[in-house]
Parts: sequence; structure tokens; C-alpha cells
Amino acid sequence: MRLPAGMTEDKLAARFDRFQIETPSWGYADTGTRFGKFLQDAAATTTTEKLADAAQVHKYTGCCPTVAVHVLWDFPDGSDPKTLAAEAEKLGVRIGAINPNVFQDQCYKFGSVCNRDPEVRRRALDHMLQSVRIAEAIGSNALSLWFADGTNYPGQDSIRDRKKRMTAALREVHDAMPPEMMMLVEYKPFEPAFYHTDIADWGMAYVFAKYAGPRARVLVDTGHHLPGCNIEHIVAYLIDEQMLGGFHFNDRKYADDDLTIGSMDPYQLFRILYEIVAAEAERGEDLPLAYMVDQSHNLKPKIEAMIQTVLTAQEHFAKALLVDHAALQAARAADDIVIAENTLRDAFQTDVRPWLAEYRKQRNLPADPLAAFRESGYVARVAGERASRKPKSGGAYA
Ligand code: PSV
Ligand code: MN
Repeated sequence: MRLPAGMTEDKLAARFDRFQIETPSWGYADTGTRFGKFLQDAAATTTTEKLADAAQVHKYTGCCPTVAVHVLWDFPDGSDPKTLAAEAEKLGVRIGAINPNVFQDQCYKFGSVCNRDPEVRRRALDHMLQSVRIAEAIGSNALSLWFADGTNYPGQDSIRDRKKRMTAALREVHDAMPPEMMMLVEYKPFEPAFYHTDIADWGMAYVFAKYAGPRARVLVDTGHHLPGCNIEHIVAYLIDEQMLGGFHFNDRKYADDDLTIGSMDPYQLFRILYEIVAAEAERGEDLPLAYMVDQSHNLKPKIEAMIQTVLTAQEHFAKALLVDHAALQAARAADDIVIAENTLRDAFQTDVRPWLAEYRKQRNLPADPLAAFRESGYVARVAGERASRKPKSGGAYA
């Protein structure tokens, strides 16, 4: 593999050792669409099983030591988060970002922290404050916020009033966070709201994060953009403003499809990662970003899809690290657009898989994690244990 000037195999490997990807607990459970769930015999049925499956992804890839959790889904009422954190450690993983859930209860029909009703807003806020305490108790430093708040029809509510309510809520939560905790604010253009969403794009997330306090950043979920959006442009802006907090990786064809990263547009993934690598090269240090996956695989087997995702992210990160910055600078200085573009394409088209296989072998990991996981027989084993506990039908999406 041809390395650009200034890059060595050791440097590449060292950067890779620090490229860790968090997987989501909800990616291991049965999920579906709003038309129904398709149950998989091997999909996790409890939080412990989700953690065990996430531990498999870490075991074979070596780069997924943490698991994001969704408070209501993973800490049912009365469960002790510390017990779960201890279970995770025993399985070889740790709890990562804490995601409050202020979208599934009936009271949130017209929104959570943007709801007109102060009682509903209070309930949502109390849940978020409780999530801060959970994070504190188990040593998690990331509070990851996504709101389903919005309206379905013009005139339904005052957009400006809702903005003020969101601002006040985020500030209160930020004030309650311990000094080492980061708040990640996610945006999404539509769904479930179809007319306006209270945090619809990166600009709104940026403004809310600024109002919330110094430890709030924007979270870019790659699936949360309208068609044609230039995501790497957003990423570059947020990096320059020091307001990028991290990612929810997934791919999309139409809307928030939750498809495996790189399955639709691998070049886009490369371009996004290149913006990070370019900024790090200029600064001489890593950007403090949370790389997380947010995918629910309805049709693919869950653990395999997660391993495939992680390997794809690694591949494209390696490609981004191969961009010849000096050649790019020279092409830009000469306004040579063709060579500038080709400098990116050369890196993108490099086959980095043999290097990654060697890198893994040196770290006592399987050269081909997906094949090794398949050979382990884990899926058949857990399917035998879990299938009998599943309902007969997937029913409606819950
Ligand atoms: C919403 O679509 C989202 O991207 C948020 O990150 C949620 O927390 C996650 O999906 C799971 O519903
Ligand atoms: Mn997301």
C-alpha cells in the first residue's frame, strides 16, 4: 500500500488504535418498521443479551468497547444501572452514551420539552435529569439527546414559543451535568413530525447547543438529512466552529433508513471522514469526537450487520488517512481541480483490506472478523436459547 509523505505504517496503526466505535444496544434487539416487526430467533430479548451481543462485536473487531443505551428500553423501572454496568464489564464492554427517551410515552403526543403543557415539559425534563444521574452513577460522560418534538400541521403551535421551551430545557439539563459530561444534540429534518421538527437541522442544533452551555455539541446522524445534502460540508463547518460532538453512523437511500454505513454511498462516508482526518492533520491532534452507530437492522442478522458496519467504517477511515495532503495542497495552489479531485479518489480507491488484515493479526484479532464470527456458531447457539421466548408474531412496531 502506497503511503503519502509523512505517513508511516506505525502512525497509521497508532491512529487506528484510537479509532473506537460505539454500537447501540437497540441495534441488537428485534425492530421493524411502522408496519410490523420481523423477529429474528437470535436477536436479543433483554438488556443483558444486547450487551452480550455487543461484546461479540468488540471481541471480533477489537474497536467497539462501549455500548450506547436508551434509558427506557435498557433500564426498565426499578432496575439498577450500576448492576447493568457491572454486567457489561463482566462481558468485556462498558456503557457509553446515555440516551433519554422522551418520545414513546402517551403524554408526548404533542411533544416533550416543547409541549405547550408545563406538566408534560416537567416530566420530560425530570426524565432527562434522571438520565444525567444514571450517567453519573455508571461513569458515562455522554448524554445523547434526540427529540421527536415537532408539529404535523401549519398553525398547530407557535414555532418561536417551542424554540424558547427547548432552549430553557437544554440549559437546565446542562446546568445539572457534572463537569466531565458532554451533551450531544441531534437533529433530524422530519419524522415523526411531518410539518416542522423543533431541531430540524445542524444550524438549529448548533444554536441550541450554544444556548445550553459550553459542554454541548452537535451530533450528526448521517441518516438525518434531506436528499442531496452535502454532509461533509456540515461536518467541516462544525469542526471549524469546534461544535462537532460526534456521529450516529448509518446510510440512507430515501429518509432515515438506518441502512448499513457505506451500503449506499461509500464515497460520502469517505468524504466525511476525510474532513476529520484533514482537520486532525492540521492540528496535530485527534478531534474529541464520539463515533457511534445508530442502525436497526430489520432484515440483516444483527451482529453480522454490526460487524460489517464497523469494518466498513474502519476501511473508509484508513482510506481517508491515505490522502496525500501535500499533493492536495499543491494542486489547490495551482487551481488544478482535476488533480485535487484525483488525490481524493486515489486514496478512496486504494484497497486497504490487506493492510487492515495485517493490523488485526498484529493485535491478535482475526484477519477477517466477519468470517471468524460466522465460524464461532454464536448465532445458532443464542437462537436456541432465545427463540422460545419470542412472541409468535412481530405485531405492530413498538
Ligand atoms: C432517531 O431517529 C434516532 O436517530 C435517535 O438517535 C434515537 O435515539 C435513535 O434513532 C433510536 O430511535
Ligand atoms: Mn440517531
